[in-house]
Amino acid sequence: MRRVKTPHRFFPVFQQLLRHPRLVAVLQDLLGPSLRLTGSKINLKSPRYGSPVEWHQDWAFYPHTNDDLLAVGVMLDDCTQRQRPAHGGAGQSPRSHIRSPCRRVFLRSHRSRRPFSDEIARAVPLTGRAGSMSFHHVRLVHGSAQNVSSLPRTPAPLRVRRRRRVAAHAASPILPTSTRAS
Ligand SMILES: O=C(O)CCC(=O)C(=O)O
Repeated sequence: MRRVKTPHRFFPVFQQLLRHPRLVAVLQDLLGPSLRLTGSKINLKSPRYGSPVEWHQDWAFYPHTNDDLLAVGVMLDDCTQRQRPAHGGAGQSPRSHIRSPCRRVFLRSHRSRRPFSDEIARAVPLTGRAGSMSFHHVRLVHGSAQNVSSLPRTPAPLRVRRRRRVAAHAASPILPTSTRAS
C-alpha cells in the first residue's frame, strides 16, 4: 500500500471538502461546534496487490487526553461488495468503541485478536460509491485486508477532534463556512 500523507496541505480540493457545510454539519453533530483537523492521508491500494491494514483501534496510534475523536473515511473510488474486508475493502465492528479495553497495537496475531474476536466476527463491510464517507470513533475496531480484487481502493481517512480539548500534537483548523450546501 502506498500512502500520501497530509493531502489537505497540497490539494485544494481537500480544503474545500473540509469546509463543506454538509460534512461540517455531520461532524458538529458528532463532536460539537468547534472542530480541529489533526491529520489526513490517502491510502492507495492497487488492484491485486495493496497490502492490509490489520484490525486496530486508531486510539493506539494517536492517544489524546480524551476520546472526542473520530476518523472520516472518504472513498475516492467506488468500493463495492467485491472489495469487502476479505478482498481488500474495509470493515468496521459496530459498537466496538464502547468496550473499555483498548489495545495499543495492530491486532495481527491470534493472541492479540482474541479479546476482540466477537467484535471482529460482527464486523460489517464498508461499501459505497466514490464520494461516500464513513465516520468512526477513535476506539472502533476496524481494518482492511489485502486488495485481491481487480479494482483499486483509495480511502482517504481524515482525523478530526473536538477543539477545546488538549491534543498531544499540533492540529489544523476545520471551520464551518457560510457557503450553501450543494
Ligand atoms: O483501508 C482502510 O480503509 C483502513 C485505513 C485505516 O484504518 C487507517 O489508515 O487507519
